[in-house]
Amino acid sequence: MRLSLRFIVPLGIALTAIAYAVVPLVDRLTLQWFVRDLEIRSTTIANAAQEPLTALVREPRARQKVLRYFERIIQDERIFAIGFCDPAGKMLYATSTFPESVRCPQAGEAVSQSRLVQLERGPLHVSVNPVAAEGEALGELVIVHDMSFVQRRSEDTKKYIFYLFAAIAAVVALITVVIAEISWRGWVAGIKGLISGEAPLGARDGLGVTAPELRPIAKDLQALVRDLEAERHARDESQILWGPNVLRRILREDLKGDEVLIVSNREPYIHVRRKDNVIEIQRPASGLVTALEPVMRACSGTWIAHGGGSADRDTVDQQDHVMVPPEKPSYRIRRVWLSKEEEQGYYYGLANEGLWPLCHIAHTRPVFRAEDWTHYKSVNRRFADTVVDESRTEDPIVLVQDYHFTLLPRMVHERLPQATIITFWHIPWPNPEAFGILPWREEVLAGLLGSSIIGFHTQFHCNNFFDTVDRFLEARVDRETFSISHGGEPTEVRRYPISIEWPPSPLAKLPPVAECRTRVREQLGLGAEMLLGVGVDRLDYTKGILERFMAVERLLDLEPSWVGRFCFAQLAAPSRSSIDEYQNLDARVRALAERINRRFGRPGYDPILLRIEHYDASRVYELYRAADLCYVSSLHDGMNLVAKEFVASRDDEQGVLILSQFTGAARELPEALIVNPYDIEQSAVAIHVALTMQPGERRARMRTMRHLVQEFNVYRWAGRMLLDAARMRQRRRVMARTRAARRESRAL
Ligand code: ADQ
Repeated sequence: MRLSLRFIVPLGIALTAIAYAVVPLVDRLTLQWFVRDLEIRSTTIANAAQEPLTALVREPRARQKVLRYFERIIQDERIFAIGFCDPAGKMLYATSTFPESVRCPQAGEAVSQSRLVQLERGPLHVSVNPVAAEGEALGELVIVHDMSFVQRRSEDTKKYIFYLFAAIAAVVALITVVIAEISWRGWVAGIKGLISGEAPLGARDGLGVTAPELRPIAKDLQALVRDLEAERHARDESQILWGPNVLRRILREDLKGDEVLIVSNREPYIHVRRKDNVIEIQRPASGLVTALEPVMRACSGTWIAHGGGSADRDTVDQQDHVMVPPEKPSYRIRRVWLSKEEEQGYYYGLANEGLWPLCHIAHTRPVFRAEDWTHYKSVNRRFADTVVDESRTEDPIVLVQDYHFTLLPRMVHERLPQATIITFWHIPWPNPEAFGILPWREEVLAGLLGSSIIGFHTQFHCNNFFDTVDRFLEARVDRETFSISHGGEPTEVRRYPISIEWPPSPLAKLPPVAECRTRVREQLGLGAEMLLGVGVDRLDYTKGILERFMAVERLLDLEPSWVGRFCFAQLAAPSRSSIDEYQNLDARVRALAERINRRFGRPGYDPILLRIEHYDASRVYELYRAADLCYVSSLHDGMNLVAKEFVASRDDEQGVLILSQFTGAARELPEALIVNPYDIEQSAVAIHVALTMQPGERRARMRTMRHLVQEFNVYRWAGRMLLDAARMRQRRRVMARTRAARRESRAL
């Protein structure tokens, strides 16, 4: 409306001004026309009256006859009066209506043929016409016309002109407003299209802007939009809080809703039949599951995993699918069934007795058996077939998880060459010397290089991978572009440090820290003043649980004042318990805890509280919140999510993290107390420092770590992989188009 007024008001003013100027002009013109009319009329009357008047004037007693003649003439409504003057300028005959103020022209006086006379009753037109006979001048015939009709018509003209201009104004305003409105909408739509990038690329001008008026600004606007978008993307990367919505947006906008499949050994939900025959759902204690579950919730894809739960077969449909999470199903698991022998050979054997210790270098010898390798290959083949079976498109995005599936990427690539395969390696990658003892090293490396992208937690692991490929394969390793070309197929090698969801969902159900402290101390039978350290791990020799206990023992040795005032709660989820090495570890961990407790314990006080069991996530978080310190003492760990979970759980900005320098997490969280877990003295001192650290110092360290974990959360981890996949797919499409264009031009 305001826009319309902007057009209408000046238009109205301009038209009023024109009307104001035009009315007197028109008035004058019409007056002239009327005067001319009256002159012609007067001349006509005078000419017509010439003869009769000559005759009448010459007759004796002509006066009455002339006057009657004049009276007849003035019966015409416009002729007001008529008179006859002799050549000397004397009025001889005049009608009674003849105005006194109109005189005869005097002898010798220059007379204008006609003039206007303004009387009180209105304007009169006076026309003086000579009357002559046979060359002799008889006098002048003065014809007076009433001009009041001119005034009336002038009033009418003014009125019509006003109406005319008003009508013109209305029509022009209407047309202007309609055109302005249509143009405005067109421009707005055009500019919106430019801003949103929806304006199609025009074939001719390359700008795609249909409104020609917008073309001059289109280039500038598009450049501006591009700059803003680049800035926004940079901000997305660095500042915007990554969450499920950002992931969904990437899937929708960058990947256009492409199909996503995850392949992992461990399933995110396990159905277990209890002794009382009730089916229970368990969430496994696994960093991988912790990281990928929120991603899958956001993607609604398919997760292919080994169905290892005792009630897994009873809960799937005919296609071996089950929808999860149980409380709000949003994606599906496709379960793959393995025989006992297969599981033994592929999972416990090659993966966990071979590759796991091979990559961790935690001084546990890897075991390589030929039959394990055979099972490993056939299970990889089974999972690869399942990926092909599950994919509804020819080019899905396949996220392959971990060292259980080193051969699968190539197998999938051979069957689905258009698929984008991202393999993420959750554990460390060792140096070439360490890796070189694997009897099937070339097959494993070649299998992995079937991936489009291979991801590691740290650059150090990426570099080890480059060195290993360089050493054992005929491949072109390009450390500048972080890519490897093997058999003409490129694979990018990237660093994607894994993380946890932010905010962690278990926190939503938990009370404030003070209440968690009280509750946990009650559960563990501890006094309110007892300082508490926690360790949360799968029971695995790489986690340094023995070294951790030794550090606690050394602390109590060095600072006996802590006896009775500090205890350490270790939560250890049973893991891979059919492997000898893990059974040994279980026994050694229990024995060491007992020994330390015997040494320093008293009635009602055990310095080590060992719980070898699986807790649900909210209890784990409750324990973190109740603790004064958390000690992560891994001897080697790809990342270690416990460290990040502890940080995320402490919204009170208290608690101290002691972190092994051999974890990937140590590179991201230098504000933790970083220790070498093999150095028992140093670790004991670190526990003492943590217990005596001032609240301000604790807050400063925790706050910085919390910012990092919040910003670099699991959505960002997954999002960056998906964005790289999108970039790669886009590049592939462009190259395919370029190749097609080249082929076409050659054919021409
Ligand atoms: P993991 O070796 O399993 O993961 P980690 O990263 O520490 O190790 O994750 C363990 C997960 O299990 C955590 O979420 C923790 O809360 C949970 N957990 C541990 N003990 C538990 C218990 N008793 N009860 C319940 N939950 C328990 C591998 C690599 C890591 C890498 C992850 C992710 O070894 O280096 O960080 O994958 O890539």
